[in-house]
This record gives sequence, C-alpha cells and structure tokens, in this order.
Amino acid sequence: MGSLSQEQIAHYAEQGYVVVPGVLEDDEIERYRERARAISLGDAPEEARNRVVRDIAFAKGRLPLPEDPEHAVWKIINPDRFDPLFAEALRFPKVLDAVSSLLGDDILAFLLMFIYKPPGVPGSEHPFHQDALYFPFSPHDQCIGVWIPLDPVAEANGTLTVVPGSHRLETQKHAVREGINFGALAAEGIEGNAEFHDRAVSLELPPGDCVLFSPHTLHRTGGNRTSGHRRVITLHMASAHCKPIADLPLAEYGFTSVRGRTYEGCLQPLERPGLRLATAPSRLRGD
Ligand SMILES: O=C(O)CCC(=O)C(=O)O
Repeated sequence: MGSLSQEQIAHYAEQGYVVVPGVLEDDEIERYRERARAISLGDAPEEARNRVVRDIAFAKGRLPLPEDPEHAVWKIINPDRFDPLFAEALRFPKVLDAVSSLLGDDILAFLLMFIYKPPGVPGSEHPFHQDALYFPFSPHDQCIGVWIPLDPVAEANGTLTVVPGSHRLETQKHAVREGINFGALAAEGIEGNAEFHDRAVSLELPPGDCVLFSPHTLHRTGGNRTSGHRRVITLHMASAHCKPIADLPLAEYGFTSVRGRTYEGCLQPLERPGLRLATAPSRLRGD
C-alpha cells in the first residue's frame, strides 16, 4: 500500500526526488547509531571485518588516525548480511509504504550501506554522480535510492545535494577522481561545472527523514566541516519486474525480496548473499 500523497508523487515525477518526513523514531535511530559504532570498533564476524571501510584520507595515511576509530570510518558495506538489526533496515515499514507508491507492491531491496562522513575531513566528498551507472538491470525508472540521515544534516556536514530534474538525463560518462574514495566516480562535465552546482539543492533534514531519488538524479555529498558525526543509512529498491541486462553479472547485488512476489525472467533474490560481495560491480572494478 502506498503512503505518499499525490503532491509527493508529483514532486518525485517532476524533480527526481522527494523527502518523506519521519520514517524512523528516535529510539530506532539511536539503536542503529550504536550498532554501527560497535561494528566499526570490531564487533562483527571475522569474515565481515573488511566490510568496514576507512575514509581514503586515513587509509592512505594522508591524515593521522583519530583517537576514536569510528571517526576514521567511511562506510559499512552490506551490514544486513552479517547483522540482524541491519537486516531489518531493508524493511523499514514507512520506507516500504512510500516506495510502494512509486514502484508498486512487488519490491526487492539491495545495497544497504551505513555511510559516515568523518568529522573534520572537508575533503571527504562524493562528487556528482548517477547511481544508474552501477545498476545492470532495467528499467531504471523502476528503481529508487533511499537515503536516511541519522544526524541532523546540512551543507556543513555533507548532506545530500540533488539536481532537480536531472533524472531526465541519460546516464552520463563517469570517471575516477584523484583523492576520492574508491568506487565514488564523478559525472564528467558535471562535477565542477557551475551550472549544475548552482541548480543543485542541498537538503537540510532532521534525523529520521528520508529522501527517495531516481537512479538518474545527479547527486553529491560534500565533506564534513563540523566536529560531529554525519551518519546515514542508504539502500536501493527495485521493482520485482526489473530485468537483468544480458551478460552483466548480478549476483553481487544480493537482492532481497522485501514486499510482494518475484517474477520469472526478472531480478531474483539470492538465498544466501556472501559477505565478500563487492559494492562496485566487476565491470567497474575491471575484473
Ligand atoms: O551519503 C553519502 O555520503 C553518499 C551517498 C551517495 O551518493 C551514494 O551512495 O550514492
């Protein structure tokens, strides 16, 4: 059952994103913050430890390691695959109800991440990009990115910045940029282009709100110039009617059916997604 109003659905269709207020309660937010901290400090199965990734500034020794190891972490990849609390994050009821308004009632979830912006690391940017680049299935308009801040977010601590209407663009060419975290590619001719930066909207949100955005919507996040955390849960959802693009590997995505049913010839859930599955599909890693 969809929960979005006609205005919210129209906003998503016209702008390529919509804010859904209050999808998480304060106590849930606190539980996820605490669990992410514990995982960052090592409370994870041995084989999942490499799912906790440090920001490149610390990984490459450009900055000295902070006293608190959590302050060096960039992200925790696919924590749903080794942690029962994060497994529940694939099915937040208010998120699913909102997504159903846009995708219908047969939904697969994939690519859950807990993403930090290390405090006081202004260079920790994620340049303008389109998530569609990473998704070898179609149609992309039947897929949605979900971004849920667990701290108050604003321009100063690296909130989500979107270019309204950019969901109508084709997938742009993307390239690696020096000094940027691994796999965070930049849309060529767009990152650094004043026209797009001027049109972009930086979303100031309280913890527990949620942004739904199209995989074609150009978006970026800046670094964190504050001394506090910036923590978000992100995941993606696709209609169970989406189909793989022939010959591209899909197993890495580890889809989970989170509402309704699946369909033959369309995306299929994995029984037991492995812990070592990568975020960047092999075509991007160059395997
Ligand atoms: O929140 C962030 O730091 C980056 C989120 C993002 O753009 C992404 O994962 O595609």
